[in-house]
Amino acid sequence: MLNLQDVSLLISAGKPEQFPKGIPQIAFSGRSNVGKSSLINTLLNRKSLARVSSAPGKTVTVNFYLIDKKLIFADLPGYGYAKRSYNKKEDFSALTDAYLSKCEDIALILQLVDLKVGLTEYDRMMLQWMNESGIPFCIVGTKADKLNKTELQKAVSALCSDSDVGAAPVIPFSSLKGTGKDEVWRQINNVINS
Ligand SMILES: Nc1nc2c(ncn2[C@@H]2O[C@H](COP(=O)(O)OP(=O)(O)O)[C@@H](O)[C@H]2O)c(=O)[nH]1
Ligand SMILES: [Mg+2]
Repeated sequence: MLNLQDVSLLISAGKPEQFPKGIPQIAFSGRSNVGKSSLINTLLNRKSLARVSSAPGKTVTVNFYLIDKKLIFADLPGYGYAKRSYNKKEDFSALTDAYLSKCEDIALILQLVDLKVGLTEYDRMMLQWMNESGIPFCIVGTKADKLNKTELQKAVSALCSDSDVGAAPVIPFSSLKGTGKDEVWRQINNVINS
């Protein structure tokens, strides 16, 4: 069992040289505003450890949270924010690429997808990369509380039957209601205990 009282921001890394090594990492990926910070806060029972921003995508960093000195959550820069300048977009790709291609400690990638929006072009690029990398990944469908039961079923089955998703687990999640929190932790525990 991880001690969730012992959690801190290890480093907000703007350069690959700053990425931590030697501890298993769970990477959180998704477009700006998809609910990444909210997922991290919910998993760690915190209100505002990871900043929940209304003006997304200002600085390009990977934020590393150290949990009980045994596990790291890596919050990747959000992508696809329309107002981000061209240069910043490049920074985003370079830093994310460096992390995904060089970090040897990634145990699992959580790919967040807004259930109301579905897969974007960039989500698909990420999924194709993950499929090729062989790193285990899960889809976390965010903001489940915004959909009614029928819409939710439809959104989840569209993801489950998508060829870019393949056999990856799809977990509906709501930070507002706590839906899916236990299932996300189950997936994380699966990879770190195996
Ligand atoms: N209704 C609802 N809103 C959410 C949920 N998760 C996040 N949000 C909202 O979506 C916005 C972006 O959330 P944030 O966690 O900062 O997304 P990030 O940019 O991916 O880190 C904020 O206004 C959040 O309050 C959720 O599960 N349900
Ligand atoms: Mg965020």
